Amino acid sequence: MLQALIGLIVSVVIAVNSCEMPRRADKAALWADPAGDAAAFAGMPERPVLDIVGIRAEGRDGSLHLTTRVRDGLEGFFAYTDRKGNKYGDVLVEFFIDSDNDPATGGSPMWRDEADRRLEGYDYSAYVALGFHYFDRATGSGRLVSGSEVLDTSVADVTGGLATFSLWRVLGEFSRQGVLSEPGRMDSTFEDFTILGYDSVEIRIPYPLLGVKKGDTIRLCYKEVAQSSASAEGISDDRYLVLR
Ligand SMILES: [Ca+2]
Ligand SMILES: [Ca+2]
Repeated sequence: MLQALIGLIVSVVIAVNSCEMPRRADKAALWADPAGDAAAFAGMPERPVLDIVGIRAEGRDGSLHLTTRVRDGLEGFFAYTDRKGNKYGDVLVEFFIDSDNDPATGGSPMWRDEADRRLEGYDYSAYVALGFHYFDRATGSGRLVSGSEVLDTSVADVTGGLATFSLWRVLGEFSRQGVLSEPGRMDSTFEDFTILGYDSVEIRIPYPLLGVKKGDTIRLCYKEVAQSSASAEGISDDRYLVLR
């Protein structure tokens, strides 16, 4: 009887939670992403895919913190080398940020379905990418690659995995401007803004780069890139976040 009562109470709590107003702004935004929805690479069924299972967004201490968690950890991704000796970087996730919470400013993702007017008004997008530190034998120098790049291990010695991100200002449909473009190519300072965990990547975007401040409300969504890079597949629902 007691167990049945507890079960009933749990059911009621779950029901109440699932009825939350979707437009409510929270201090932290959480998305549970389905496992198993990331597509294998064409012709490379053994190559690990980056299957997102959770996203957390929080504005605190002067920065927007975006944490992406993947299924099965990142170890297999970084360890994978194909038969030709190539290693592969990849884009993990793209975030869309409506920094002024105004659908009339900014733009939309390029692959927006004409029928989906929801994807309007984003002012920034941020790509989170994974790659490698390596030692280039030809030049005798340390370098790094990230994103959709191939590293030939016959000419380079991999020294570690890394995460980077780039930030873009959305000016309108098909138009954008780099705010922090390709940080992986510049120097190692991006590492102050990324935390690479066992199964997660956290990036930190300082408020001034987004033109926001403490107390502002922003709107966010993300795209799980492993689903498809050229369509609206994998784009999440919107959440509203109060910056602290
Ligand atoms: Ca997923
Ligand atoms: Ca906007």
